[in-house]
Amino acid sequence: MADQFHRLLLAAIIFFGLLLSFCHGGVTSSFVRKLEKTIDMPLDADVFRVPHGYNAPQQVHITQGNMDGSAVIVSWVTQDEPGSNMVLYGTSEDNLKFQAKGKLTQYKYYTYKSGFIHHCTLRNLKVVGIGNTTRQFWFTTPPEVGPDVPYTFGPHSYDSNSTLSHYELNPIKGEAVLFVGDLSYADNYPNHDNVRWDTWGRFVERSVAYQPWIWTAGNHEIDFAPEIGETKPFKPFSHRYTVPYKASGSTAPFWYSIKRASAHVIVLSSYSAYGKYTPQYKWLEEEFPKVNRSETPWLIVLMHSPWYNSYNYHYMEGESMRVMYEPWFVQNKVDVVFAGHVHAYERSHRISNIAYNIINGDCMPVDDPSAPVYITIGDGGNLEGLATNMTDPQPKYSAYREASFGHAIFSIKNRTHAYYAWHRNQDGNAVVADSMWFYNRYWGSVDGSITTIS
Ligand SMILES: *[C@@H]1O[C@H](CO)[C@@H](O)[C@H](O)[C@H]1NC(C)=O
Ligand SMILES: *[C@@H]1O[C@H](CO)[C@@H](O)[C@H](O)[C@H]1NC(C)=O
Ligand SMILES: *[C@@H]1O[C@H](CO)[C@@H](O)[C@H](O)[C@H]1NC(C)=O
Ligand SMILES: *[C@@H]1O[C@H](CO)[C@@H](O)[C@H](O)[C@H]1NC(C)=O
Ligand SMILES: CC(=O)N[C@H]1CO[C@H](CO)[C@@H](O)[C@@H]1O
Ligand SMILES: [Fe+2]
Repeated sequence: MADQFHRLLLAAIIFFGLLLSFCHGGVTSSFVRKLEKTIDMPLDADVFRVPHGYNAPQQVHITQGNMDGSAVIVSWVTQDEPGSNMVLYGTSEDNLKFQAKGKLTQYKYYTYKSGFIHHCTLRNLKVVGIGNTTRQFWFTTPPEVGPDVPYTFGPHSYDSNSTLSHYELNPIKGEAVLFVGDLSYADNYPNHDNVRWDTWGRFVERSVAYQPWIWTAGNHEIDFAPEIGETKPFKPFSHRYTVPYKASGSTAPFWYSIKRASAHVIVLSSYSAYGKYTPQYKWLEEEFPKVNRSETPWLIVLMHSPWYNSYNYHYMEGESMRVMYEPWFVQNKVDVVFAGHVHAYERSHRISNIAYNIINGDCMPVDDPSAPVYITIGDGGNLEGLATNMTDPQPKYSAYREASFGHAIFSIKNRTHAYYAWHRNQDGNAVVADSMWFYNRYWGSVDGSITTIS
């Protein structure tokens, strides 16, 4: 049904291509969400509850542990004492015959002192039990990396309780979350009250303890606060969330890549230096040639600050990075870029803006079948509220935009096809508000590229 609708839409757009080049090309959704203030969840909210038992492990979260997904990093916090560093694991609850030893870290932030933060890398596993008071978690190891392995990602940003619940209840089950940054928003509280890092860790545990979330650093992860003597950027974030950056030859945990099933995922940092000669620049330059589209046909990039954003919030904040890196994205046929930051939803057409050279005046986005689709999914819901103020008219490159909270599913079917769907929180769990079939840029036919601008 959705497939048919999409084909119809495609045909219509091609037919009216000329007309569309004179008016603005996209849809600004007329959906008006009920105006209710986004309420901050109180410290005693049910979702922040500390688990029962002395020194019980809490804030359990997992992420990919190596390049190809055959290892997993399990992280957790113990509050009373360091406790056991061991993770017992095996293929069933009564067969936890393997164990791995983790590393312990702790940090101070102004007057806050963190609990004991554990990170432990496990290889080849299915069920996990932890520590003093034992809690058990389980997850499925990903399929081996390969070109036609179907896999479903749930691109997300900051999760309100409602967004997380909708994601969990979606009949199409995401197997891993691509998280585009801004986790706890602790920095919005007095002195960046780091207790909010703990409550956030407990809140999202119900999902992230069971499926890996791939982390991207957002501006709320910087926690730079010289007024209280906290001058080391990313301090709480980097103590709490570890990623396998060394596996991809990166020298810092803020930019790295992983392979999962049939996708190669590149994570970039909007808040680390990215100009020419910087570590991130050199890494990305060397990273693109390593992407093997025969092995991982789908090339996905995550970043926090969007390059294409037609809301009047964070307008053009991603521009300098776009100028640096966009030519590489087009040359290497990136399929899709997910960004966050703007608290609303927007999807672009396949466009690029790489012809400009200071003197030629060619500074407008143009249709480009080799370019990625840019999706802003900064709409998980947060206490800053929604971004509702959009540029008017809607720019031609913008295919769909709506000031609602929601979540998306990116479902890879095989090397040529992936189905993408975005859901707004106000609707039932299965209702799709915006969707698109992705035709792989490397393997897909050119027919899949949508022409709208010229
Ligand atoms: C959050 O959502 C869960 C699951 O839908 C529900 O059980 C819980 O009561 C909610 N808590 C808050 C504070 O909204
Ligand atoms: C790319 O992947 C394919 C399929 O796994 C493999 O046969 C080929 O050797 C790889 N190419 C390179 C350059 O590693
Ligand atoms: C929307 O943003 C524009 C540009 O920043 C500003 O001029 C305008 O006042 C804003 N409108 C509202 C309703 O906030
Ligand atoms: C790939 O998946 C699409 C969508 O499910 C399907 O139409 C197509 O036939 C598949 N291609 C192959 C080679 O199986
Ligand atoms: C209170 C308690 O039982 N603490 C124990 C937690 O586990 C460590 C090591 O496994 C013991 O040394 C503690 O006595
Ligand atoms: Fe942000």
